[in-house]
Amino acid sequence: MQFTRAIVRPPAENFAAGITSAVGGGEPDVTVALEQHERYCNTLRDCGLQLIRLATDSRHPDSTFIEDTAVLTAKAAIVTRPGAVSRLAEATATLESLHGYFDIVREIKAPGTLDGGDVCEVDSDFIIGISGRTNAEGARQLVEFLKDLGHNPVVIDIRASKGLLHLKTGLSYLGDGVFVVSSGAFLGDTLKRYELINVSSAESYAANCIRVNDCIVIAAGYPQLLATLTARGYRVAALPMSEFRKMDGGLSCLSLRF
Ligand code: CIR
Repeated sequence: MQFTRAIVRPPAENFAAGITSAVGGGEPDVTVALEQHERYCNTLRDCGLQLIRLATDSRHPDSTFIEDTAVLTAKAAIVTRPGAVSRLAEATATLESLHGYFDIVREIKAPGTLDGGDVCEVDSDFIIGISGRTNAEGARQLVEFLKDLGHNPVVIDIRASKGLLHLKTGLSYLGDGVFVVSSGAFLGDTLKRYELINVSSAESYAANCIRVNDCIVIAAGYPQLLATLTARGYRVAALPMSEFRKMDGGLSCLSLRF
């Protein structure tokens, strides 16, 4: 899918107060996080995107992970209902920013919960993960919306995949029938029709990467995946993500691309 725009929200000064499993190693440095975010924004621009840059929001320290607040398709925006209570109101803020860009806007309603990180678009179809954040009702509502829009959604339960906060923590779709998948993602037969690039357990964080038009953006510091993608002829940009990793966030979480 060709993207022309992305919505981003830089980290607020209290970014370190967000939710973390603390496996990424210590408290993030907000100044470094802002530099890394700026570099991320510049890379999206280099890939041809116009950025819609929202104001920082210190009421919601996780609000830089804006992907979790909406699912954007070619025709519609579905505003989510994030599964972490501290993040619920982030979706309302995203809803306001979407006006004027989408004719069709839908919202996940209680008792459904859904994080955008659990939704992977695969050409015009979707994989939805039931996780610690996305419940069965949230997935059901999204399936209905997507079917109405002519898509073909599939739901899988990833709760047995320890270490996967979200579906896209462990997999990314690169287009052309190719996925990047972490060894910790237990997906059964879901991806059997596709070609898989498996990342080693040492590089599992790198499984969250994004294709932005003709470029694959990956986290810096994962030489095996970088070498594999480069050898396959992809244009790759590798970005430092250390401070977002400390808060369990990856590359996909930092923008809503459409
Ligand atoms: C959270 O726990 O909600 C944030 N600290 C990280 C969210 C990362 N989002 C994503 O993977 N889509």
